[in-house]
Amino acid sequence: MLKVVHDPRHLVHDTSALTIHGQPFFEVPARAEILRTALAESGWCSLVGPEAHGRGPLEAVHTPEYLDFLASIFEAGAPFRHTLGAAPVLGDTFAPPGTRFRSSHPWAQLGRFTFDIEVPFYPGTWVAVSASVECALTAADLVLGGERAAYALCRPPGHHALSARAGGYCYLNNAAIVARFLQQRHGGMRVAILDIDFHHGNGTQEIFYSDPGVLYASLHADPDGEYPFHWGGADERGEGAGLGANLNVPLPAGTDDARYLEALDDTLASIREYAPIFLIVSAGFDIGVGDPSVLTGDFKISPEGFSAIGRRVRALDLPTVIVQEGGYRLETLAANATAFLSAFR
Ligand code: Q9C
Ligand code: ZN
Repeated sequence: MLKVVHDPRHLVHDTSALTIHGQPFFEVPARAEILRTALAESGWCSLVGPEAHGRGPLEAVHTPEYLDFLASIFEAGAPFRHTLGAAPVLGDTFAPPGTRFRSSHPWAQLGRFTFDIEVPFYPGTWVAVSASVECALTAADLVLGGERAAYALCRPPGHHALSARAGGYCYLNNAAIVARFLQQRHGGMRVAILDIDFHHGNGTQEIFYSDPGVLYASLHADPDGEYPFHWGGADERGEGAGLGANLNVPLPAGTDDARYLEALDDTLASIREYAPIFLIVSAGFDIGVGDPSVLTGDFKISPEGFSAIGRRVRALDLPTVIVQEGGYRLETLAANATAFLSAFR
């Protein structure tokens, strides 16, 4: 049985009626509900709820100011009362690097602590975001307790979140928080993060960019034509002591199973060589054919491709925490997720 950690509190981050630039917002509650239902019915998963871990593990990745912002922004005052919670608030006055003045105004905070407009804030957002990271940390507990793998059904996702800025549907970087948590429980041993989400995990990359103790390895759509645009090039290899511990594999629009698996094999070889004691998988199912979040050209990963990916990752034979990231094509989400996860049952 594969342990699946899930929390219904994600529902209070209710993005289902939101549109941005005239398009429906893809990161919706139905995603997690579809995944939970499919896994509950699979016959090889056991669903458990998360346990509280407090603010400590979050502070190992995010700044106290940013955590205070996330926890309080919707209560920050009159500017947001007009929405009555029906419409979210989104940043619009972003602080570019180098500004000196730190306005306390709620709109200024949104501009300072987010880097794009794809992170809506509702009254329930902090509750859902906290529940999401608790799922990830509880999956880490399960693996520390001897499970070979555990899956955190996180919503909202995390890999775009920087240490002090939200973006791309992400608020807390669940995978990064798990990496630090596992590392601290094991006296600073090496951990690897394999990111198979369609989008480059710019947040995770930046958090560990100069850290030799965490290998960040990502296969993703070439950022020349895809979100997050400003990160994800193959020449981004880490810096200082962390040089060599960041591995980006940008892939072209239209990447199919064969091409993906070839790139994955090379990446898994690098992870083996790094010899981590834990693996964290940032599992985005938006590499599946027809994903609607795609801008330039989707990847064509089939259910068979997802099971092959799962089997190859499982063959690393490492204690593995699987953290849910993206995946927005509701029609195929369950089939793709179960195909990938069944390798870890
Ligand atoms: N204006 C994750 O999969 N869409 N995030 C870009 C450009 C943002 C995806 C639209 C996609 C974010 C976790
Ligand atoms: Zn994604």
